[in-house]
Amino acid sequence: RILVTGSLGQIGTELVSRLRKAYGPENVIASDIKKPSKNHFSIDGPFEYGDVTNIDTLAQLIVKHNIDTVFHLATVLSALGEKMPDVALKVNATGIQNVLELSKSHKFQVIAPSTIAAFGPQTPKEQTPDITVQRPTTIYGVTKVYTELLGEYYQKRFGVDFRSLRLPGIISSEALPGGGTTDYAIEIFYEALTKGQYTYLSEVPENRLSQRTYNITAMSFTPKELADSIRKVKMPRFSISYNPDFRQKIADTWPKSIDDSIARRDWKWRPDYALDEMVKDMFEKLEPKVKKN
Ligand code: VAH
Repeated sequence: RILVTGSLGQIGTELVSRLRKAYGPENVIASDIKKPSKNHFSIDGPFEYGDVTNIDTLAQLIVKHNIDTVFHLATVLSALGEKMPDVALKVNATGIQNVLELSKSHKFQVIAPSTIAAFGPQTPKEQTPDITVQRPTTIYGVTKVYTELLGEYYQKRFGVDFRSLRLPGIISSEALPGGGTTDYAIEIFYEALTKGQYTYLSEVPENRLSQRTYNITAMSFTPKELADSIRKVKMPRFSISYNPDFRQKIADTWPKSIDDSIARRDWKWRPDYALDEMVKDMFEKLEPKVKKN
């Protein structure tokens, strides 16, 4: 049985449907602090209130549903975190702390995403390796370094099966963006339409993991390159204007390219999408939705 915290977010919305397809809808418990809408998951299944800052409600969910894997996705992202650092600190740091503490006694696997925001201005910018300088300057980044290190500590010290991927910006056609720096890369498709693979890291046998936190990367683009691809794939006349805000300064502190060779070697990570395929897929999924609304 799997518990997904923060299941109504950008990753959760798609991951829950994928997990339900793979393991059976009744075996995947989605949780969040908000109510789901009918568009959230493409496959119905159990949903529970779950506040990751409250260890007792979390413990109840784990015991009630006999959980053996937790995908801990509840988090406050980078841009929103800078607007309310106190809330980000509480949700992100207390959340992982509670999950790991419970995994010690209740024995379950913990998958918690990390991010390229766990790097900082002193990190090498090109082909950033897994092990490198990590001195982030956002509260989100600080709490994600904490997540990585605390997870690795619980793994070594208590044998908790903790695994983490450093994700770059996520682009999803299922959920609206939620307070990160790369929200624009999703918003651009809605604008274009209205105006003009999950890798199961959780299933890799433990003896193939040479480490617990892995860099991964698929594609890297600038807003201009994204607009060029929209023109090429779908809308030759699409126009774009640039109005960078405080999120650009945050993104400037992160690497430009990521070395994910260890993930490729250890558990055969390969991205399925490059820029044009992603753009094509986003239009295919979003066009019917936008037309319906
Ligand atoms: C954020 N999209 O900005 C995320 C991410 C690109 C880094 O973790 O919060």
